[in-house]
Amino acid sequence: MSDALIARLRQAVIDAEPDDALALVRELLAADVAPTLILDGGLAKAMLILGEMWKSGEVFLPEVMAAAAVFTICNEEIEPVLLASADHKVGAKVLLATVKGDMHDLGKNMVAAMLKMAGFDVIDLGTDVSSAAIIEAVIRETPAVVGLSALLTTTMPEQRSVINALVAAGLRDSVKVLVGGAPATQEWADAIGADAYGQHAPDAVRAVKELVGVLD
Ligand code: B12
Repeated sequence: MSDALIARLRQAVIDAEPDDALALVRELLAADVAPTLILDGGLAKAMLILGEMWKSGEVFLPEVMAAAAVFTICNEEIEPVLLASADHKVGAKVLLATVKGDMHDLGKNMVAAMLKMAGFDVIDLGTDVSSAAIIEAVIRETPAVVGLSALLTTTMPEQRSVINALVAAGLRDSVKVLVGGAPATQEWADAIGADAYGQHAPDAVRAVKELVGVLD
């Protein structure tokens, strides 16, 4: 039953039908379907399919924007349920940002929600964040890890710029850097001197746990 509901949820996101999508999310949550499954198999997969449709010219920017808004509404509905099952506090702070020039935040928000669920304190600086703003936040918040999201090949180099700025500010040894976003890879992370790479939100959680030494 839940597979059929998740397939309908994907379609409602692709069609940018907020009422239908929200009703399906509520139905799935009421049926005790794992929030992470709704996020991954429903919302994230819908955006992946839509990305392919966009690439092939089947949909255009306004449709993608409308679907992204539905994603956000659904994510906001799921997050409290996800947090209700949160692990005990780990006591480590993670600073998250989508790098300068990049407005994509759906994936970063998923990473944020899953890190919170895993017991981390998350400070989300939002999108289009300059390396100067990240450095200021690192000084102010002293996080254990900085997570950088980039969805565009043109903004990926900003992940390197942030690392260079951390080095220049003498902060590189005080914070671990995790990079992610669809175009990022382990090779990219190694090339720019990041400490870790995460392909999906659960990988991000695993990587942060490893970086702060609380991997179970
Ligand atoms: C939704 C979307 C948009 C929305 C964004 C809405 C929003 N609030 O985020 C809108 C419509 C605004 C948009 C705009 C643009 N977009 Co866009 N977008 C997408 C789309 C379809 C889906 C992205 C998404 O949200 N996926 C769902 C989430 C859940 O997945 P995710 O982001 O990949 O995140 C997961 C992982 O990557 C990872 N992750 C993410 N962040 C982090 C961070 C860390 C630290 C870690 C460890 C892991 C991690 O975990 C997440 C969960 O598993 C993609 C297609 C695609 N296949 O990615 C194109 C795509 C990324 N966009 C693209 C383009 C070109 C653009 C525009 C330039 C279009 C334009 N002409 O204006 C603009 C750029 C705006 C800007 N300056 O940023 C291209 C990029 C091509 C490239 N090679 O660079 C893509 C690939 C589409 C395509 N096939 O051409 N976009």
